[in-house]
Amino acid sequence: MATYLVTGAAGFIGSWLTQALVERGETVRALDNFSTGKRENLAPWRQKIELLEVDLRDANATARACEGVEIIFHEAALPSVPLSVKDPRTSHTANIDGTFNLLEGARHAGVRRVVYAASSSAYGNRNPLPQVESMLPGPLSPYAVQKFAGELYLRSYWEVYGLETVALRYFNIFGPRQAPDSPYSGVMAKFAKMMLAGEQPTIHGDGEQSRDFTYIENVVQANLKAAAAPAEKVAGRMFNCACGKPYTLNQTYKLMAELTGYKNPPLYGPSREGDIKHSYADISAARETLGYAPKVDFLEGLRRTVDWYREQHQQESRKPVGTRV
Ligand code: UD2
Repeated sequence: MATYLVTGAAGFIGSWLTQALVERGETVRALDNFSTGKRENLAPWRQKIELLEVDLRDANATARACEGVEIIFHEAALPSVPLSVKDPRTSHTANIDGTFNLLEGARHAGVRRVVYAASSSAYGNRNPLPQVESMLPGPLSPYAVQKFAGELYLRSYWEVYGLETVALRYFNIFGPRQAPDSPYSGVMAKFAKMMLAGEQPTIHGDGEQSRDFTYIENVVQANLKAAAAPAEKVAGRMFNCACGKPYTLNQTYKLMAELTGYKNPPLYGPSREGDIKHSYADISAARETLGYAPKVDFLEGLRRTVDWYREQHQQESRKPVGTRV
């Protein structure tokens, strides 16, 4: 049986991938440094996985974590455009050094394939829309540069060392388990939690920026397909991973307010530095080459997401005052 290594396994996307692999009966090594990942995200599968507390900035520990592994899903990263604008060095070391150490570890351990969480931010404000893989990249923020650098490194490791690599450019992934609590949280998690708590969210800019928000289950599917696809079709390549339909933030806000029962309009604040105006993917390459087909559309994903945060909110409200987070 293949041995999979999932980096960032206690995070949002990593924990979903770990779950999917465990449910398929695969042997999984889960790695996280728990800087943003949460042990509770892995709790239901804890007895079925090997869990390593490793920081990818530690090259030796990372190399050891790669031993005996056939396929790696590399989800570990410090995400967030604004975090990278505020503190580029920390996100640089986590995202670039971490990815480099992992590739080195993978190469020396004879890992067959690395599937990498790339980011739609690599396109920047490139037009025309939808954004297609053949477009010139135009990363704006340090985070976008870091994620794009990872893609280049992957491609080089395929070309030079024959390590099979596949990069999936994620377009604003959302769903249950996405952390809502930090100032750097993704907008969907943040807004869902705030609206359910009766707090007024802020939209940065005029709210007419758009995103190709993609529900997590589609991302899991894309990863499993990227891991299984024949090397001659996918190695060294990058694919958009999205739903293929953009929504503005104003539209998203309205839909989420309806689902949560939140009545107030948003506050509008200044635009964020490094923010992209429109992000919208052409997903035909993933469809044709990987056989990827998004199964959960935006609206269904939004419903499932709000249901999950509502459940979390209710559980939290039932806790005695003083023990709530
Ligand atoms: C980028 C990438 C995404 C992923 C992510 C990781 C793009 C288009 N997308 O997401 O694929 O790599 O980084 O972090 O680059 N916003 C508000 N109010 C808030 C929070 C956010 O208005 O309280 C806005 C924000 O200004 C942006 C949109 O919501 O226009 C989405 O923000 P986000 O932080 O959820 O994700 P984004 O687009 O930076």
